[in-house]
Amino acid sequence: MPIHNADIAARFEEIADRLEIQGANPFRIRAYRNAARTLGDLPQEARALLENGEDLTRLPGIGADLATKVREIVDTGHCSLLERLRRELPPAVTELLRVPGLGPKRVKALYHDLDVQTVEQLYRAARDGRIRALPGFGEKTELNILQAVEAHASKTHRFKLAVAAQYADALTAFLEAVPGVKRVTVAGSFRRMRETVGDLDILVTAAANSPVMPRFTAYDEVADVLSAGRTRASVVLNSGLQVDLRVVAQASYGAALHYFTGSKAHNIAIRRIAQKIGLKVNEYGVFRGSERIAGDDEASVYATVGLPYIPPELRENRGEIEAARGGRLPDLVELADLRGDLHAHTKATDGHDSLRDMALAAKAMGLEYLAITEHSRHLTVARGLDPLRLARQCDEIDRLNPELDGITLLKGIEVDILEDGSLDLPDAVLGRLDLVVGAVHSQFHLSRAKQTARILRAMDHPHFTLLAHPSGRLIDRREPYDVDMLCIIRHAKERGCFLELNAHPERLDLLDAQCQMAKEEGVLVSVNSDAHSTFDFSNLKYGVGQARRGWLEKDDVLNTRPLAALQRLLKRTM
Ligand code: DGT
Ligand code: CA
Ligand code: CA
Repeated sequence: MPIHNADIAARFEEIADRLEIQGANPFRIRAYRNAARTLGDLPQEARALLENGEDLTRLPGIGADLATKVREIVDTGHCSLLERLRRELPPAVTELLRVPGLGPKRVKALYHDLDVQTVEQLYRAARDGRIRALPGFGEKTELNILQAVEAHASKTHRFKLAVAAQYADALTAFLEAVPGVKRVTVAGSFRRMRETVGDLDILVTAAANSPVMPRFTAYDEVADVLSAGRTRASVVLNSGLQVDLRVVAQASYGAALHYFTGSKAHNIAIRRIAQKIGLKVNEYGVFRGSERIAGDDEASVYATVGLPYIPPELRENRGEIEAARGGRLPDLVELADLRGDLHAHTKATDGHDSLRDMALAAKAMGLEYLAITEHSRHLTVARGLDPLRLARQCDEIDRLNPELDGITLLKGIEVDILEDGSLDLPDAVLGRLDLVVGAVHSQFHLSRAKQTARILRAMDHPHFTLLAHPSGRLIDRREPYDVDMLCIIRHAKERGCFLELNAHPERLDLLDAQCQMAKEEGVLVSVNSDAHSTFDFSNLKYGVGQARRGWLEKDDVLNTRPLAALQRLLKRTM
């Protein structure tokens, strides 16, 4: 069974959870969590890296011991440490940790004192009033648990786009190799580049005698076959990701692709327009009466309702149909439009590679400039730079640039915005840099008024150029902090600064609607990798996907500018 990075990451997370319930050493727990993060974010499969003989200890947070465990999992599909831990505590106990308000200590007490092993048992224990009697719990906690379990049950799990892509890419390659298969396309929210996807919707065209259906349900990552017919099947993979497959006729490929790309709201709006002019649109084609008049490709579906082709990222029924009708569809930015990247780290702080290696990797992505923006001293966990270390890095960049061919390193910093809106390094230091990326890394829970004022004040600073990951949310892990984004965007406009769209798959921040807001206010957005290793530049494609969902065109994106034009824009005039 091929092991994907997300599978390894999930095992490491479970190890960390179990160690935590057992009360193990916090450093050991954190090491597994960090490794899970690294692997989860890694664009290349660890399996492929090992096959190429690469040394995994090169990766951030992976030491010799963890590298051995990765190899064990890749080679055998098992992790002996995890299996031992599973014997020590029942398998489902870690699920209890996902219930908000339940930490390892409480989970341990619930298990030992009440024999609660599953969320269902937890619910019953709370409902029956058995939890309040436990030391340290009480009636209020019991009620909170009851409510949390109810809320927990209503939330269905979604996969981050980059994680879903690991499964989608492997499955696509597998299906393409099945005899008789012509085309394989992943439609649905995946094709619309949503930040998370609920399931994968795959369309296949194939010769009549192709064994694609039986091969699909026999794919070795399939855990469960939910349904299997002649033209459609649904399975659940070992990872828990559901995959719906449809085999469609070549002639209705366009109509099927349109239908299964969605969104549902977009489809319904298109169908309504069709109905008004006496047409019927479904997954087989566009029909006038019983006559089929379109559906070979998507453009033909749009043409019959009098519209130009609408790119998938816009299909959310958020004004794209009106824009299409009025000839106002944006000409969306593409990955190839990016000329540079304004946010990256090296091993001077929490990155993993040298200046030179980062520069060469950026160049290999087709970029012509790369800003090095290490953390500043306030962020001690990342060994942030003080003025002296920053000055040394600047000297090093000055020495390196003449040796680099086809790529220029820019001198920057990702400076912490402190609670009062001041910056973590003095003016004189920041003034020497090509750009200053400001970021909120602490005090996420300030009031809306205070948080907004903090960021506005930071932008008032004469050297401030770019606001990093402006909403602060981490997908599935942290809500955005409470700020008035429109106010921030307008202030950026006034001050001549910019906003980042951080392309890290866990961030994708600016959010899509906020990109639209920035565009309307005339504030340029920089799609940045926030690379911590040479691998991370490949995340730019997810950032561009998010920018496209936010209606951004090439000219709306700061780092599509050639270097000279960029440098003019970075000079603050206000
Ligand atoms: P997801 O999976 O929750 O991330 O979101 P989608 O958009 O991939 O939704 P999914 O997988 O339920 O369905 C795939 C596409 O199929 C959806 O985007 C549009 C189409 N579709 C599904 N149900 C309906 C429906 O009831 N009416 C119409 N017009 N289209 C539908
Ligand atoms: Ca889907
Ligand atoms: Ca589906």
